[in-house]
Amino acid sequence: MKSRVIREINRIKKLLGGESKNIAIITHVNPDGDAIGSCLALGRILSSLGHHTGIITPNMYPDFLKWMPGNDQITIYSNARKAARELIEKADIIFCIDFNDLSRIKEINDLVDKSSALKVLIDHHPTERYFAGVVYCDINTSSTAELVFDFIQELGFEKAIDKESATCIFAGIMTDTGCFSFNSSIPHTYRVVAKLLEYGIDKDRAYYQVYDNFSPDRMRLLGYALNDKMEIIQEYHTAIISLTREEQKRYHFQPGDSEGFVNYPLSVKGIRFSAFFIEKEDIIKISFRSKGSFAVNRFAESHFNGGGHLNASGGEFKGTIETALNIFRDLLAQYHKELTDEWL
Ligand SMILES: [Mn+2]
Repeated sequence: MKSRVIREINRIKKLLGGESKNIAIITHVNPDGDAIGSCLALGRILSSLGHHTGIITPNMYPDFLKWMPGNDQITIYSNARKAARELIEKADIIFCIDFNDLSRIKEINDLVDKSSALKVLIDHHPTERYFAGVVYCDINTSSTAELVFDFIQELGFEKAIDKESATCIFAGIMTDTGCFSFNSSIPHTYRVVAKLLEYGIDKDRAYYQVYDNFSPDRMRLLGYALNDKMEIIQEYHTAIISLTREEQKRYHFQPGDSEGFVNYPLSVKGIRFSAFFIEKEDIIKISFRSKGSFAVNRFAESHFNGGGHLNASGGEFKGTIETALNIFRDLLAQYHKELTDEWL
């Protein structure tokens, strides 16, 4: 598989197969299901091999990700700076999970950069260069969680996987593919899922925990967003939803409450590009989704200081939400051809 970049794998195999090491496992800011699932699985597997492992996230993540086995052992940097710093400072090995640019770990960046620990990158995002010594990356893989499984298998540690770590890997694959609706057309993903099922994971429970775990306020906010705020621009097969701070307050907004909102307009017939704008304290956060070949990572990079995958990306804007929306609407004409080409 050409898209897979593997470097220095024997070096890490030797280290992990040898005497006990101090290992820090770090993932990106605003961790998603893939980030948390990958870290928890890797942490548990490495601990069972006799290593001392600590997992660090730059900040808090939504409640619907807190059910995964081992969740209470995650150190959240923004809540526990000292503990997180100690884990990084004493680490012999630092795993960087589900990101490839140190700016994605915000304030932890410096600590990781300064550390002389061996850095191991496991990720599936596109990049021009890899900062770590050991690399296990593939941009065509569904998720980092799937790569964690392959990595462990390739190292020969498959016996260290148990039901709990398999559950975390499954949660990562499930969330990063929108329950196998995108980024999931390669047969290998399903071979991995088949093996995970053999560990006895409860697939249905994993689904309920993530997708049927919302507060009444969040459901009402979704109703409001779809009913009152969704804008359909037929001409460009595009839909927009936006939420101001005032609107979020009205529905007692909690972190993670707008997770997945950007996906709903893609269910409207003919819509192939969806954008979701949410006003944060000092910035407008934007999510993009598409169906087919329209590259939302390039769109986010070019106009909204962001990036991501072909069909799922994000960006941000400094200024008012109205300005962001106007800029977005004005940009669509430039993409008229790509947005209206026959494809279904
Ligand atoms: Mn991911």
